[in-house]
Amino acid sequence: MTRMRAIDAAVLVLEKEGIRCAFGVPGAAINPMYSAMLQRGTITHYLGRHVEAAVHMAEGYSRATAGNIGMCLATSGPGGTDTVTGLYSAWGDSVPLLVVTGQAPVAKLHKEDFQAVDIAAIARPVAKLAETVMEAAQLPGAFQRAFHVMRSGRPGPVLLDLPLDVQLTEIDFDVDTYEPLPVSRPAATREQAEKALDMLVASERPLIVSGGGVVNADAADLLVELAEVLDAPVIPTLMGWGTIPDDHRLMAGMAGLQTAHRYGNATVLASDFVLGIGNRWANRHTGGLEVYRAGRTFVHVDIEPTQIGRIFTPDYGIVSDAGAALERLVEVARERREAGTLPDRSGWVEQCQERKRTMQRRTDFPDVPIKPQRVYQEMNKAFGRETRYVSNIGLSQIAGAQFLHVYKPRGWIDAGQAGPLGWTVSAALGVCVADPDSLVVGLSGDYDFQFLIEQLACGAQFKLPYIQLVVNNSYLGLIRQAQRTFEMDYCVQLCFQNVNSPELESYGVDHVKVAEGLGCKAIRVRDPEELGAAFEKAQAMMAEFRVPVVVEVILEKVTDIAMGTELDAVEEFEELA
Ligand SMILES: Cc1ncc(C[n+]2csc(CCOP(=O)(O)OP(=O)(O)O)c2C)c(N)n1
Ligand SMILES: [Mg+2]
Repeated sequence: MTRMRAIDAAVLVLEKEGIRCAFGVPGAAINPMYSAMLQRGTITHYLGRHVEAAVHMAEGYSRATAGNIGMCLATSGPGGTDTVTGLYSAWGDSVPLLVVTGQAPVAKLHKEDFQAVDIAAIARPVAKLAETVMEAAQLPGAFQRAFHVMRSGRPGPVLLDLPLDVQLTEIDFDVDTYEPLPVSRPAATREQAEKALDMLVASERPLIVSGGGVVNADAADLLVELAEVLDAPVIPTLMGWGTIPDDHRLMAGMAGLQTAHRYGNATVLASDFVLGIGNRWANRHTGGLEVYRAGRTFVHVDIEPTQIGRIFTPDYGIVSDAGAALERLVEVARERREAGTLPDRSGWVEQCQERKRTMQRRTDFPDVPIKPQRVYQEMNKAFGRETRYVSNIGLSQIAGAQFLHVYKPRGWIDAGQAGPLGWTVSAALGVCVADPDSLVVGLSGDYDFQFLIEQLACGAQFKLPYIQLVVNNSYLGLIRQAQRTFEMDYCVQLCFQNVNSPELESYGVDHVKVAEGLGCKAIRVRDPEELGAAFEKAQAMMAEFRVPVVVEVILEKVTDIAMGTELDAVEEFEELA
């Protein structure tokens, strides 16, 4: 046994659990942890320009690669409270994330000590586990349990709050014999897989809905294999986008009220059976349940028992890790194919493909100012199959999902449930840390970009090159469009005459100057014909300067994007292809 400060033991545990980097903002109450990291020299630290930015960076890091756990460090008081949005975002999207906060000494917790706030209580509704560790001897075990909790079942965030004296108290700890706790994940049985496939085989127009659980389980290959063996078209959810490549013959489109394809919705409405795997039946995917469910049989596979029946009662539910369920389903489906007992689905598949061929939206607009649809058309041309898009919320994200193409899991990284403005830049930087070799493209509206724009400096400081696209309509576009219902255009305009940049006319913030001021490179595009060259130039600048490169596209201010209230009532505002 070695005698050491409890926080030194905690850092040794972090190493054993695979933590190699941290995102954070130091402060007095968490300085012991920084001193422990400095002594070990094993954890690279990225200094956020806002704690919320640091926590979103950690989220981006978690989301980029299977098995990754992003860690965010913050001090007590406002440090902790600033992490809450990131905890919520990770919670909503089932992303593992470890937030470690400093805290006032144990004896001062009830004495209104400087920056002492009960962060564990604040975080609890948006964390799988949130606790203030009161005993130094429990600190290694608290971290050990945190990893166990983050990895087991439905992944999610954990917050550990560490009083100053708990961090500094000496304990005996033997790191050599430390072992991470075994992770538990439920697995579908053979009988469950048989029953689900019996139901699928009995239907005539089956679909598989592939959710983020398939990504979390790193099981996209198995998902595609199951679809191919059964000849069953796949509807990925927004979080499952990329689990089957967009150009795969069985990729039938996304369904939903906003981030959806016309052909995806039409195909769901034409189906009579849905096997949902690792999905939540999120309301922006289903729309009204009467329309979504009418005439269809549902099987739901989810790792978390209480998710079965949460939104509606499926005809059959299986509690299983998506990967484990897919293994069993593929096994049974293969046997049935070899035995010749699977029905021929070629007619149904052909109908789905026909919808995908014909139910497209127009993108080739030549207009100046640029129409957003054209931007995504040019992005599809410029960026290869390996590109990782990072996006968040707004018309920018919705149109991105309607028009971009994604070909691999984790090729579309999105705060799908929480959608906290300001997320994109930080999350994209976290993805760059996790995967420095892929092309990362952040997609933001101008408001999302402005929310935590200062985080660009972190990208410049730590040499994290990526392309940050800003589609600038000088509007809170999604909210402007939503205000149509109220016949108003109220408090949603970002435009003003910038006295320093009159050439912007009324587009307000000079994003190019701000980005350059923060140490990044930036290009402004006004003509759609110049988009392709701008994307090329941005990649050359990334290579040369090793910093984020902002590509700002000056858009038409008012462009409504297709959306609706029901799968069969999505309003189109622009020409169809
Ligand atoms: C923290 C936070 N506040 C408010 C919202 C509500 N909201 C969603 S989208 C949006 C406007 C986004 O504007 P922009 O980023 O410019 O994207 P656009 O819709 O114009 O493409 C707002 C205010 C939110 N998602 N997050
Ligand atoms: Mg905007």
